[in-house]
Amino acid sequence: MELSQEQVRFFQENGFLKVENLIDKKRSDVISKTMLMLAQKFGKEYFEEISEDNIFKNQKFHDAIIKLKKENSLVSGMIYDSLQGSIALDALLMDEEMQKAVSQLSNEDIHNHSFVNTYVRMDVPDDDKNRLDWHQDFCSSEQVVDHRNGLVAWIPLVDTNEKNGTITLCPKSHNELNAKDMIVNERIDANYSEYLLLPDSIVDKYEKISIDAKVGDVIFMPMTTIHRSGINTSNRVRFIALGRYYPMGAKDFPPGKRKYVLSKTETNGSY
Ligand SMILES: O=C(O)CCC(=O)C(=O)O
Repeated sequence: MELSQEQVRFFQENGFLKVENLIDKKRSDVISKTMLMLAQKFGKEYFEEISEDNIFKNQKFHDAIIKLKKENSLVSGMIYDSLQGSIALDALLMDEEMQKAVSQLSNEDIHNHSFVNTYVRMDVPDDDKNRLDWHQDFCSSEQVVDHRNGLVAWIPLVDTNEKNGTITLCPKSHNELNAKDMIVNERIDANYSEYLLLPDSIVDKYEKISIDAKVGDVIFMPMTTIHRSGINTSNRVRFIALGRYYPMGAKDFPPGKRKYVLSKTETNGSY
């Protein structure tokens, strides 16, 4: 699928674009199968009776993940961390349609892009430990610079809406080049995410919208668009994938290797 000129213009002007039905649903099925394999390997007793079919639609699977996260953060961290290095996630992010869209929106050959912090999120109901407040994305806390060249693909693995905490963002905020005012949050410990906090004085200037999305849709935005996680008030886990694509030819590209395996302390109960 080629994006229309109107879609590209919308993205450039508004700092986001939802593309409906961009990816074949089989990509999220593959991730669900990998996730179940890891869940049954590391958390056998929680997932024994769950069949492979459509786990993202299976309430029993959601209940088991919620229970596991409550009772055993070490095992849920093992599932979560292992999934991040899976071919299943890369296959989704490298889907041909994704490559075309990323290339068109960034006006850059896909082969000149790198991945930065790609992952699957598993947001259980009423969790505020991992929910991200208003922020812009960035590559490295050691080198906080203007990352407007980077592109984020927010990909629902289950249908998302306000109830299960779909993404909320500020249209037209992508030109807010406030690196100087941003504060890298202090990690309370290795289990907490690192991100750039934004002062209310900046966030308050913008309209905020929550975007409902269905499996197969993708929401694209520049890394500088101000956004946050919604609040999951449903009784299910909100599974989403995040791809961050960064053009290596950009002036502010921070050179470095992709990190596949987290250190022992980081995996110790992480997420
Ligand atoms: O939870 C979400 O929907 C957003 C996640 C996010 O903004 C991030 O990882 O940078």
